[in-house]
Amino acid sequence: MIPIKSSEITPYRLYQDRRQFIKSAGALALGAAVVAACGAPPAPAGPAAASPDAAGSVALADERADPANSFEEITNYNNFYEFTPDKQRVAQLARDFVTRPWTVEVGGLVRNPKTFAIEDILAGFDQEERIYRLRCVEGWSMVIPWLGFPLRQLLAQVEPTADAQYVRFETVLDPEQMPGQRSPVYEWPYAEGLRLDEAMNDLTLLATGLYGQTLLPQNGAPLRLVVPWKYGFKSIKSIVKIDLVADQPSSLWMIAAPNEYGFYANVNPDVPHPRWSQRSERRIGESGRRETLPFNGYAAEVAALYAGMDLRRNY
Ligand SMILES: Nc1nc2c(c(=O)[nH]1)N[C@H]1C(S)=C(S)[C@@H](COP(=O)(O)O)O[C@H]1N2
Ligand SMILES: [Mo]
Repeated sequence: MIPIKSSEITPYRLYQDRRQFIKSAGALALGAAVVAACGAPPAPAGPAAASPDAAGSVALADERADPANSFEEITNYNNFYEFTPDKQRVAQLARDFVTRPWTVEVGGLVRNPKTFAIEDILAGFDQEERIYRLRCVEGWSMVIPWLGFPLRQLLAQVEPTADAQYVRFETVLDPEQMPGQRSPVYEWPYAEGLRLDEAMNDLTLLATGLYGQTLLPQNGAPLRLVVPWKYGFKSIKSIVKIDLVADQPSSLWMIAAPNEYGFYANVNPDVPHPRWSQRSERRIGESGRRETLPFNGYAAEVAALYAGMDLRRNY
């Protein structure tokens, strides 16, 4: 674990300047040294070296010109119920979470089931930077520069069969390391699901890092899903199992409170949570509130997935 002093936070602009410098210097090793000098861990050679240009290109289509949250904000205000429901204590409780060895078993309705060691995932898929907004169903949001690769690249390797309609994800079950999993309140392990076409959308990412560095435990190390047009709870952390299935899977939150959390969970300002409005959100680090956008601002990319569907019923 790397203690980050508040004097050492990385605003996104500084990070960007640094990336620019790294690019022009043409030396990733030097880049890692520069990052390390700022109090953050050096990026591992694997993912960073895989795709230096992608890491430097910040003008991505999904960046809506909002500045990114700082590294400190993103790594100290987390939802990860396996550790604690207290967002400001997750980082500390997850500090020593061991993520090696780690495997991800991908199977179900596929022609080519495969168990990936995390090292193979890091080396086998080009890691690119994606700056996405994350909107929690609780009404707060952040902008996060993820490092990762589209889920569809991994799914292509296992070759889903024609019967596969949905993808089910599972977090590691490890109550020894995750004190929250000793609580009987929720049905562990955490599970989530996507429709296959949602999973295949280019925006749907498997993240291995953020701010150019390997993911810290609190953000879902070593591998987590990021689905930017859905409420944050769909973006399941610390994945060990991915199954292609025929029927719509259930999720931890659907089981815990079916009247509050549905399968789709698309960000939708028109559909209030039973206990609060979803019209606006508080961006972490800001004092006022921002308007919440349909599909979290990604409607152009994903609205067609839901053509003809009643999004009030399919919440
Ligand atoms: N396994 C697991 N994944 C999870 C959660 C969780 O409690 N356990 N919380 C979700 C919620 S509610 C949100 S808002 C995001 C938060 O991601 P972050 O802490 O990296 O910002 O993770 C999601 N993924
Ligand atoms: Mo959330």
